[in-house]
Amino acid sequence: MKIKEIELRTIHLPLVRPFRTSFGTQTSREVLIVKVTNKNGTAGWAECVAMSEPLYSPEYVAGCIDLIKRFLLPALIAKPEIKAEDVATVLKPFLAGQMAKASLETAILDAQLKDGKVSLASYLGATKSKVECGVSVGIASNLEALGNEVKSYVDAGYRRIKLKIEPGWDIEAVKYIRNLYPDIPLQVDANQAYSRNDGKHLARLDEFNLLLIEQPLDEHDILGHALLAKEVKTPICLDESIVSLQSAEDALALKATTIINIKPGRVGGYLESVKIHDLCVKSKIPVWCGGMLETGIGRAANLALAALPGFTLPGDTSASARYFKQDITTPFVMEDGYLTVPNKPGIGVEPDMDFLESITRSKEVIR
Ligand code: OSB
Ligand code: MG
Repeated sequence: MKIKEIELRTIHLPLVRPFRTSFGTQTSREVLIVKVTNKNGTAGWAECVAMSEPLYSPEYVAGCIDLIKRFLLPALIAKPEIKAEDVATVLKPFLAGQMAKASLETAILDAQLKDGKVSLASYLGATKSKVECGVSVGIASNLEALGNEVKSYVDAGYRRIKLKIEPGWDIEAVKYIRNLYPDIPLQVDANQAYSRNDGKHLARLDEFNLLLIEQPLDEHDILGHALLAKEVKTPICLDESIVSLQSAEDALALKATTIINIKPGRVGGYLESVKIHDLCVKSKIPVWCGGMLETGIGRAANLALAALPGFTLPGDTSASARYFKQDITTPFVMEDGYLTVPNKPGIGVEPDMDFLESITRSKEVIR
């Protein structure tokens, strides 16, 4: 297709409750929304999952906007025609910006699939029409508050609970929830908060029958995760460390991870995500779809991915109401612990333009 114009818009959405992780507390979500219009007049939408600050990953919203305007967009526009399948190759010379790149590829893919009348789910190879939902639960101020929050999610039907942990909020929190819910699928996410010396401590989690420990160590410490995997019985699952197919291959070969969290933004897009999925299926490694507090735009596309057959564990694909009072699309509502995979052409959802305008903080159109 030929690109006619690109709109870069930042929006600001309050969260229904603060979300605390080992890297900080968020009370709202600033999101970069990308709209690509092609010469047919078809609009493709995507959300860039970078956060306001570079605390989870090196990317951040203002940096992504600069990268897109300064380097990524000029490289794409220099091509007389562009297919979504070629975006990653065209952008490969630029060494920064998996999340920024993913947002451009996805918006272009949305427009391309709409023109071809194909849903993202069927394009990616989805085999399910609904996906099981898990929920990520932030660090709470005390155990009782944690228990109340978890109860609200269990009562709502969530099929897997993930507790955020950090030194000082780990064994006791897990023990407390495991006592309340002896059988619920439970896992933890440390967001890199531990060090190589913490093996013995983390092994104390083994008695609680957790599905996995997500990203205990620094994102660059692949060897550390491999060493840790020998000290703890609970499976290690990498999140931040997996930034491409290559890094997934390496981490698996080094036995640093036995389960993988795939986040399309973190690995450069949905096409790279499918390659990682295929590798994991071939290697008999379970995968699940992570989340980045997405609005309905990003959530729709994540559901398409999570509908692939290798996604055998519930992901952080929660309902819109988990994070937002009002979503920018028709809300994703959970039924019996499942969300329905969109099946309209492209990502299958459109933003509510009035609401989108009302929460817009900046907007630039590049022709
Ligand atoms: O590590 O998975 C993570 C949110 C923001 C950044 C990183 C992470 C998370 C979550 C929540 O755990 C995922 C979600 O519910 O969207
Ligand atoms: Mg994580």
